[in-house]
Amino acid sequence: MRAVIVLPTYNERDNVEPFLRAVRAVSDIDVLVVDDNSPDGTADLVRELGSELGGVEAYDVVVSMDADLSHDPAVLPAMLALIDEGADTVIGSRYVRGGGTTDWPVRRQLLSKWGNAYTRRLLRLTPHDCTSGYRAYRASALAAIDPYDTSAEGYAFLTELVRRLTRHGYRIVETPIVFRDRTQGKSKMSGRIIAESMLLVTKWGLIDRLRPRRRSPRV
Ligand SMILES: Nc1nc2c(ncn2[C@@H]2O[C@H](COP(=O)(O)OP(=O)(O)OP(=O)(O)O)[C@@H](O)[C@H]2O)c(=O)[nH]1
Ligand SMILES: [Mg+2]
Repeated sequence: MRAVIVLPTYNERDNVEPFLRAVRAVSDIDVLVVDDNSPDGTADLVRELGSELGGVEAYDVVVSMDADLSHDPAVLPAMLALIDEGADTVIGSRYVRGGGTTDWPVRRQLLSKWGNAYTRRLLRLTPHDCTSGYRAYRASALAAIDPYDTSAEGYAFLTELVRRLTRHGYRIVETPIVFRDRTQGKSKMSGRIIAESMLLVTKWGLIDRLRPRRRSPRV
């Protein structure tokens, strides 16, 4: 089973080296860094550490993680094992037994918890954490759900992917993670992203209720 971590980075110079070393300490998984021309030189540093990055060919599993050390690489082997046992997607979940967040201000905790409860109920999804970005996908499942056709611009795409995977009948399981707040670098979370998420989830919930399902739904 060949697996790749897709790691988006924007100004993660202080995080990316400890991140890559922590990954290598637990797994020989490849890492594909998708840097957005970070002005702080993240890409140059990654190139220096480049001998640790593999080429991109036919992977069976795609893992997404944040570079800011919020997602503990130590959980990787458990996530890959669940895929191996038949899951199509594994979500590193803060809202199952054993999961949680540390260091978050109460406001952020409530927003995330409330947002997830709202999303889960309105869209009738089974995962307790639909907004976690720490995930492993079976590559075939990801390819089948038309991932390029997402309507969300912000983090709502995470919920959108769960919704599509669910509709296609893919098996999504959760494994607990303890999310640590970043200690280096700046958060890119914004009011706009939060507003977009709430609007889109509400829109999808209404569509599901008002529009009769076609026999073979295009989702
Ligand atoms: N390539 C790319 N990566 C980005 C961009 N914005 C954020 N990232 C990266 O995406 C990952 C997740 O985004 P974060 O910025 O960590 O989310 P956050 O703003 O830290 O929010 P919290 O950590 O939840 O406070 C991190 O690894 C970021 O470096 C972007 O515009 N382009
Ligand atoms: Mg983050």
